Amino acid sequence: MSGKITLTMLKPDAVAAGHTGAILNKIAEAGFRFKSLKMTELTVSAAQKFYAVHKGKPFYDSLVEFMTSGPIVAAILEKDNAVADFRTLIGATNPEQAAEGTIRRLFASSLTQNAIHGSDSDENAIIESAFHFAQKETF
Ligand code: 3AN
Repeated sequence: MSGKITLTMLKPDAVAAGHTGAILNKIAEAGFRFKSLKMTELTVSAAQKFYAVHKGKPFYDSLVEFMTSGPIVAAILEKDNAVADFRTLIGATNPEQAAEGTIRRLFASSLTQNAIHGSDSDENAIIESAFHFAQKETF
């Protein structure tokens, strides 16, 4: 059974470029409800923990460096089939392979600076939501 929530982060490149409003609008227009929303920043240890699954990969250090380079926007999103539908909305990890009209096609500039994160499973959506938000910040 598909879950109803996913966790997104608007990455430092998208926030610095002033795309926050446009991206949040696309998310809302696609039928996602904001359960939680905040602008924040990741410490190095938080980014290392969030991306622990990639530890040891060649891009891990640059990913952590990039994700700690400026403010991000984190949100818990609610919709039926949230994880899969959101990954369709954001497009492929590599923006050159992302479909027309997807958020990464519109706003991402490279494989690392790819504008936005979306959870890859229902299980990780729950773990990542708890990583960013307390119960009292979730509605
Ligand atoms: P996605 O964000 O599409 O779920 P993941 O979880 O495989 O992709 O990777 C997490 C992040 O790591 C990506 N958003 C991207 O910024 C970075 N990344 C993934 N694969 C590569 C790669 N081969 N080279 C550089 N950065 C990568």
